[in-house]
Amino acid sequence: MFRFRIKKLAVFVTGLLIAGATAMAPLPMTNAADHAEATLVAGDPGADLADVFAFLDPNDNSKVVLALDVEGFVVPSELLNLSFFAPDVTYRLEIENTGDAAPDQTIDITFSEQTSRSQPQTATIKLPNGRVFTAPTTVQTLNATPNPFVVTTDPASGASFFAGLTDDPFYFDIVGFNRFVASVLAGSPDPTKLQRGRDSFAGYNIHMIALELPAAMLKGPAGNIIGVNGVTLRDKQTHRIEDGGDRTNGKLVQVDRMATPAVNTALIPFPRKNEYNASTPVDDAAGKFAGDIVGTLTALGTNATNIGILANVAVVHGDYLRLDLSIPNTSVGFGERVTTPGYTGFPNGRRPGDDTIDDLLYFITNQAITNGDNVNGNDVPLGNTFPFFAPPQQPRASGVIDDNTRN
Ligand SMILES: [Ca+2]
Ligand SMILES: [Ca+2]
Ligand SMILES: [Ca+2]
Ligand SMILES: [Ca+2]
Repeated sequence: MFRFRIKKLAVFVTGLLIAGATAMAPLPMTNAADHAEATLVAGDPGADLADVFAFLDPNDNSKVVLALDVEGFVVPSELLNLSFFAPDVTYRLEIENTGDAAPDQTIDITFSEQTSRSQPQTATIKLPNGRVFTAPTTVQTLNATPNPFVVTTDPASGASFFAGLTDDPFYFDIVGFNRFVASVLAGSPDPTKLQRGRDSFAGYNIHMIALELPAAMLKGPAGNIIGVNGVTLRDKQTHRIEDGGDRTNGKLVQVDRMATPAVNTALIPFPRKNEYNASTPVDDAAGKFAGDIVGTLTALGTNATNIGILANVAVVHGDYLRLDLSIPNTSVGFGERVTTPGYTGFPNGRRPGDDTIDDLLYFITNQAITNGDNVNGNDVPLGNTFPFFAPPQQPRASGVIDDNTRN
């Protein structure tokens, strides 16, 4: 897929490089795929997208799994207090299926107020075909064994839904990556900084929302290629009320967006990160952030060919996860990356187990670093059936020394 796209990009990238030459900006430090990447969302965890996933169900390739997660780093001892989804946030999956940058379908998910620690919230799911159905969230427990995932299947649409805490599927050495980037910017690249091999996300949970849909529901004029973008929105106004409640009104405004991992986090300069979250893939395709992205990559020493590859993923037709529904998928990913023979994962959609950080390091370093951050998979096994994520990390028994965390 990459080689095919490189040729198409030559002219476009030349333009980007010219733009980038005048847009050199201080390189941002990376926090995560998208956790707390900008100041506004860092203070709004319920609306702070961390990761978005799009892949074919490995057990039935006629179905697509779409997932987004928010508010990570939930420690097992906080499973009850931090188990709810913000009732005043609209969680949206935008689907692009005509081949341009403008979304063509939306899937909206909202949640009722949390009324108790032991009762589920009710999610309302609005599908692209107009079908609306409701489903309970999965309630958490402080027991050693997690409650089983509650999956609701809507017979009328064939859609399945899950929302609840899961193990955070993202794996990445934040510290190693940042130390390596610092060495590059200091003029003496030091790949040994990537040898810590410590997964900053191991041992922590995250708020996961997952849907499984018939692939046919999402197809459009672009045939087997769909784009997926995660968005959170809030009412424009929130009024605090003296009795402790609040009241919201006004049109919905976008709080965060996330598709390709690490674009805003790693490639957009700090002063423009809030603006990036408020912008759209149409803005991306119009070149709103192209100079910033090229400037950052140029500062890292990435050459035109590899800038072209990365730009095609996140700029040319907007920042979407593009999934080819005709490419068979047989797993949720087990640490594979673009250098793995037969690889079919990210940036073809994104499976939970794909080593996205290694993919990005590979292209940023002009395909020189093939071992990435030396964190090669999730700390616990992913699931075999929908929603395919691992159960939440539970409080450990007395005497258990290793809680999986790798700070
Ligand atoms: Ca975010
Ligand atoms: Ca479109
Ligand atoms: Ca994990
Ligand atoms: Ca890795």
